Amino acid sequence: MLTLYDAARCPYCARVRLVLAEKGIEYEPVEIDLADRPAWLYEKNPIGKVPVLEEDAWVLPESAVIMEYLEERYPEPALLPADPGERAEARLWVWEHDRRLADDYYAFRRGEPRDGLDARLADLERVLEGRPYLAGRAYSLADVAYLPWILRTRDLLGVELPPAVDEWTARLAERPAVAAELDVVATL
Ligand SMILES: N[C@@H](CCC(=O)N[C@@H](CS)C(=O)NCC(=O)O)C(=O)O
Repeated sequence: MLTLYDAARCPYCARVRLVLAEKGIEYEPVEIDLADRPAWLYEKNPIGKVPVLEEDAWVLPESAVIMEYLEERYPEPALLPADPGERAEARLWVWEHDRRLADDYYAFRRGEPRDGLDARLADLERVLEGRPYLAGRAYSLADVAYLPWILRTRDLLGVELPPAVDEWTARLAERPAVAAELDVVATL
């Protein structure tokens, strides 16, 4: 049985929840209070962050690495394309997430002007005007990697999404795994 050290409000944890739910993997969630983290969390992850995945005595931190692990360990349904070039592009999206979204999301959340976040949304808009999913033709880890911040941008920061990003979000929300994550965001 897998255990996920989790926090409802953490978008990095949301990535892992989305993959686990999409693949129908059973797991035990352990909610961590980020304002009062237990000391034992540092034994599982020396930097004290969630998510951490645990299987027997083996622990794995870092959402991007956990997603890849789950993809390899539970290949169905596939969340990376079959074509090596397309797989590389999906991974590049995950790799570039800070530059392409998160840095400006957190800057706005800290009270800095919205221009940076608006520019990132405009970049995503241009991509999604030409394709249904971030990495191309199919839902992939690239979409999983960005969606938690987009949902929080819309639902917690009150930012209106540009049309193609909004349609992408609606398309993703048809998936039961994403609908379950929307329920989590509604409680925040
Ligand atoms: N690079 C990590 C980032 C995880 C992260 O920043 N988690 C936050 C919650 S959203 C956390 O645990 N923060 C506690 C801290 O910064 O001490 C990942 O991708 O898993």
